Amino acid sequence: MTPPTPTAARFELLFWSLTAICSFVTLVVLIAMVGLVLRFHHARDRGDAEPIRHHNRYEVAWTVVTFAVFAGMFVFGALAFRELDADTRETESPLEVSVTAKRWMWKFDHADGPREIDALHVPAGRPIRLSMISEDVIHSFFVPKFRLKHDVLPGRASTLVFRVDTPGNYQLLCAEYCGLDHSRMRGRVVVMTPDDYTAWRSRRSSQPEGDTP
Ligand SMILES: [Cu+2]
Repeated sequence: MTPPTPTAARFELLFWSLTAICSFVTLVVLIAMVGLVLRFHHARDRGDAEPIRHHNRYEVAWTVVTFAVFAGMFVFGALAFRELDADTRETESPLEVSVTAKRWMWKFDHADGPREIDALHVPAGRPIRLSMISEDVIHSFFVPKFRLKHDVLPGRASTLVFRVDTPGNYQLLCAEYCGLDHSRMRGRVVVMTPDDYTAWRSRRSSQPEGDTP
């Protein structure tokens, strides 16, 4: 399945690249280890291997290669992180939603629009800016499919900007242990086509407190 947000796509690429690099290195080390054990096994009676005390070419090679791999991973991660940060500064007419977390529910307040509980309806393809605050303890706004997680603090607003390109129903969880019903502090983010969203909004403003799907 293609990732529903640009952030998720970047995260996925980074995650799988790191996994591939680590798997490759693990494989090389394991194969070398097994190969050397077999080759220099005592029972084969080939005598001891000549100990290598110093070898400039080997030392330069493993230093340069290791450094290049780690520097590459760092640059890759730093670029992805910078883009993530750029997302939160994106200002191209974002849709503003105030989020209030409290034990154990999510309240959403659309600017000049409807309010909802444990469900957030948003249009696809448009940046959404959440201003989040908690009424009691620390919670965390977590939508696994978006690869997005952000702490929601009491007494200090935090901002999260994201854009979802694929309409659908996405699970929302609280990712910071917040008490007895933490595991039930769940909701959903409903991403609709812009037309459906407009229709939903006008339907909601005619019956403000009802819960429409
Ligand atoms: Cu919570």
